[in-house]
Amino acid sequence: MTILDGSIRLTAQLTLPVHQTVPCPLVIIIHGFTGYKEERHILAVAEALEETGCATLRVDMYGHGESEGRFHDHNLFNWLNNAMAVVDYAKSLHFVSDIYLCGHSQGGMITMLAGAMEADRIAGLLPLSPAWMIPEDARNGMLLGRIFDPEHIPPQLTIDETRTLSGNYLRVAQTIHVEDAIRRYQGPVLIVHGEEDETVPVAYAKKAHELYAQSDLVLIPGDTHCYDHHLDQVTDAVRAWMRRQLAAAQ
Ligand code: FER
Repeated sequence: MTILDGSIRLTAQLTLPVHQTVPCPLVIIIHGFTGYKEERHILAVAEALEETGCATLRVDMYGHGESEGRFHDHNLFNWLNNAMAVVDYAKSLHFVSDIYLCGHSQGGMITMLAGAMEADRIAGLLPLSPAWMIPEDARNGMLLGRIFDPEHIPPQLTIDETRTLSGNYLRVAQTIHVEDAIRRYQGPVLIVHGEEDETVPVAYAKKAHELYAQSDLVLIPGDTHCYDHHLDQVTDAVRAWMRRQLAAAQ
């Protein structure tokens, strides 16, 4: 299925809950940097949510998966705009009651930022291992373990054998202040983070938990950024939290 964000076509997968009831809540799920909507942890989280009676909408973001745009040109602004277009689309679905936002890593940070922008339209947030240190790191001249001069941004960065990233990614990231977004969102939040994450320090999950008005924090001992060892604990946490939200909304 295609969702239009301006002239950019985003590819998304809508899945109805296991036991269909109408109306039902819908959870938008956003992958991370270089990720896509069929990653193992994205599919597992979607399935867990479908078991609780939610529909899910897994989206390929700008320059990722089957969506339009070049990876080189993606940044937190075009991803944020994508997220808002997807919320508009979810709003237009007549069978949907409440809308939740869930995202992994860079998608988790987008969940936090879009949650603030859409505070009146989003019933809850599920940032999973949110990479919300990216803006602070970008201001300090760090990205993906590489060092650059934050006042003289390079035209592009090499990410791997096949990918480069425009310096504009850093220019955008440097202007973003995630703490402000955290303060703007008063609804319920579930943060999940692996304690042995080497990509995003677990301290950021603890800090976000302190700053949110109303959050639950689930730490997964021994687990990594993409939950290589205990994905079942992630899905258990997501399922239990969503069941509590839906019971409280009754
Ligand atoms: C970074 C650290 C983490 C970064 C991106 C990430 C672009 C995101 C990882 C992910 O989404 O899985 O410095 O720079």
